[in-house]
Amino acid sequence: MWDLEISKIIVEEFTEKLKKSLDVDVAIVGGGPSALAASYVLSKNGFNVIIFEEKNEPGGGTWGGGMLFNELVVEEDVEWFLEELDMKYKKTKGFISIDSVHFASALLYNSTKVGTKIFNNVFVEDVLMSKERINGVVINWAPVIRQRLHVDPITVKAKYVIDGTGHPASVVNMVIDRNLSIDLPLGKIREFPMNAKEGEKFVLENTKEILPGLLVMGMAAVSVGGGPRMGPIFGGMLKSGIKIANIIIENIDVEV
Ligand code: 48H
Ligand code: FE2
Repeated sequence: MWDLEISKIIVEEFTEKLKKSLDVDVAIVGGGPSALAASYVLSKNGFNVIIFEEKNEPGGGTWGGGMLFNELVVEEDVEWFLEELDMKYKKTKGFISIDSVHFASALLYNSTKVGTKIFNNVFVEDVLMSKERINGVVINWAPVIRQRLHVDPITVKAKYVIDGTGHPASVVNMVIDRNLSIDLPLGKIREFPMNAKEGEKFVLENTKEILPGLLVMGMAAVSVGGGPRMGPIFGGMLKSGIKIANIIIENIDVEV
């Protein structure tokens, strides 16, 4: 009976996938462009990487381009990465312009192709911690959270957790809510008005490990560091993801 077999396949395969994802090298919270760049580099280097994305569609702020004009801009110094991901783009006025739907889908395709597992509709509601080190995340179905159902979550162990939640820096916020001190340059999470050039520099400088086991990248790094937003230019998001991947690659032998 086809109907029953289809159900069995889905349940068995998903369970298998989730079981393999309960103890990983890297758990990334949020499935935006920085997450997809980071996960691509990490997975390609043999790391076991998972992404939790609360929405049905991973990709974060990429799909809508600038003000729903579905084109976005990156700097020429990330051309090598677009090439590596086999993207189509146009060089214009000293920048690169790229169709935002193509950009999002190429990132998603390449990241998952090299082995990243993306769990969509999953919300990270807490972190797991021991001996002053963040060593995992606490997850629940996003619809459970949206419906405010009283359902307890489950945990996922990870050697490193990356906050890739964009503007709100949700994971760092959770950690602060737990009264753990994080050295925030401005004393609180805060973003400054638009300045594309400065913002693109700032995001890279502030991409780092901020507590043992917890790293920030992308717009979350800007909010945590207290810097300017940059609008619809996405090279910094890619470079931030690549930088965080390289930080982890250099440190993964850390005993947890
Ligand atoms: C699961 C979660 C949770 C949670 C949030 O915002 P993003 O696209 O992230 P980045 O940093 O890779 O890219 C930022 C870019 O899109 C952007 O906004 C830019 C460049 N703005 C400039 C400007 O001036 O505005 O993606 C974050 C993702 C989203 O898909 C959220 O749904 C998801 O994280 N998310 N997923 N559990 N607790 N919190
Ligand atoms: Fe944004």
